[in-house]
Amino acid sequence: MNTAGKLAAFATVVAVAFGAAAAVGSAVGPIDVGSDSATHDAHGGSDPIRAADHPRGLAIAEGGYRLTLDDTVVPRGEATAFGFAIVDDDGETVTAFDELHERPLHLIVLSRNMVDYLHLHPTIDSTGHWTVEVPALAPGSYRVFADFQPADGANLTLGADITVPGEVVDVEVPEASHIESVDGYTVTMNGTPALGDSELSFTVARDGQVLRTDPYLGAAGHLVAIRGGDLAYLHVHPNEDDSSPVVTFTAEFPTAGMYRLFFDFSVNGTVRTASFTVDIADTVHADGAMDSHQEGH
Ligand SMILES: [Cu+2]
Repeated sequence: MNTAGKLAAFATVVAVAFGAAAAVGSAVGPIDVGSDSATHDAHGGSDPIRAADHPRGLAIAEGGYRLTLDDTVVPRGEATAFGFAIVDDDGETVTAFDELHERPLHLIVLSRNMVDYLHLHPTIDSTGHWTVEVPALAPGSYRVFADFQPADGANLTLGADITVPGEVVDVEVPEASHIESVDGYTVTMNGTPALGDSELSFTVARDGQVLRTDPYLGAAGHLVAIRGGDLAYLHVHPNEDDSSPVVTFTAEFPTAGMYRLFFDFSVNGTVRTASFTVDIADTVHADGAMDSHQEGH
């Protein structure tokens, strides 16, 4: 386990919030952690929406801000200019954002089957309208996550669904694994994901040689964790500086079940994503015994 002192300030907030939620969740089963006022009190904030009080990406509006999409249907089989805006409670389009991991807004597009993942950085015009080119998508339903921080506001992740018309081909989520390959790179996830606070590290290798990745978004890699079933979004962050060839994150898994982890890394200026399926066991008792099924590793 890692100590709070090793974490960045943001990660500490995440740890506190999800740590509290996970402790309650494991005691009484699934709950609506979003309405659990104790998690707000846990870090002393009076702001109704703090950075990571609850799983994010489940609502199109919260904390006084709303995600508005130009279109909720995206044509199949061709790259498309995708447009949207963030609107506040007064109906005003937000034009000023604070940078978060070197960008004013991160847009994640994830297929409902949790297989196809895009991490994009849209550009904003003077009116507050954002656009980004989305590559050709296969038919199906997708969740769009906008991760941003209005100037002097709290970090929010709003979610909305879009559809790409056409016949949907069933794609199975890959089996849980600690090793994945992408474009000839072998990415290994070390550590055992478990309820609550889990330290996970990643190494990238090519031809058996572990590589030092390029700095990307202010770190040596970027990790997004999404929960199966509702696509709740857990934005996790590296623990260490960008000089290490081993990228270590603290991920907080608020509940048991399946998650997908998307590890973005950059080598020679090209960003790639390694995707992992993770199964979190139901309960860990005080004596350390597992209550139910657990992956055999
Ligand atoms: Cu980003």
